[in-house]
Amino acid sequence: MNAKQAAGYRAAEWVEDGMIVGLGTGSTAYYAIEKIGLRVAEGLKIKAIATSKASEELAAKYDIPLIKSSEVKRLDIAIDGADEVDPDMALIKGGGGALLREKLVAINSDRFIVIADIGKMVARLGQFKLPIEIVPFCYEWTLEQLRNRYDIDFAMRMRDGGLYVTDNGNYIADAAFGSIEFPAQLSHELKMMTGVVDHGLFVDIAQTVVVGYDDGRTEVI
Ligand code: ABF
Repeated sequence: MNAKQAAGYRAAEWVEDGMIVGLGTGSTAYYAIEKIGLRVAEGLKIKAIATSKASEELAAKYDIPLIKSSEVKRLDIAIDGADEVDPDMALIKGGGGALLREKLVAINSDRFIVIADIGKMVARLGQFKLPIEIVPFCYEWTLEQLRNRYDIDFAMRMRDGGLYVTDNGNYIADAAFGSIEFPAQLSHELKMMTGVVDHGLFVDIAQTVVVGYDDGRTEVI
């Protein structure tokens, strides 16, 4: 069992009969969905909301019943990966392009569990470029706002050269801020910028982190 599978399978154990479950996106979340699917096949009764079209397809493959947000007010638990996790459980997410749906699911869950291989654990966020979801309309002006505000001219790129479109029809700019000393402050500032839909900083959202190791061990933080 590899580190991602170990973390995903461990987190899936917290899913109980009757729960409404948020299904994450990415190669680590893949294993959580797989394990949940195997448990559904053994009789686990849950309903789920997926954070991307890719995870919707994976859930359908395992016959995990999917519902719409109009059918429930909150989720009991959400399980998702991350690109970086710092000691305060602040995260960078969005490498998979699903940050907006992931954040909506995470903040509307009673328990948000992050699953990550040990390589994702960092002393401070920022080595991984921060994904920023921006609206296509006048996106060049939004990029200019960001460049002028943060002096990141040469360290910000439109994903896939501007060809990448999220499940929500928006673009993603990946910005290298370098070491992020105050994630909460940067998170707020970015959200205030017109044209920015959201970004990959998840601050004060995660309650539990399951760290997976290559020998199959897991550590719950
Ligand atoms: C997703 O999982 C994204 O937010 C994040 O980028 C990704 C982590 O990638 P992986 O689990 O494939 O390493 O939730």
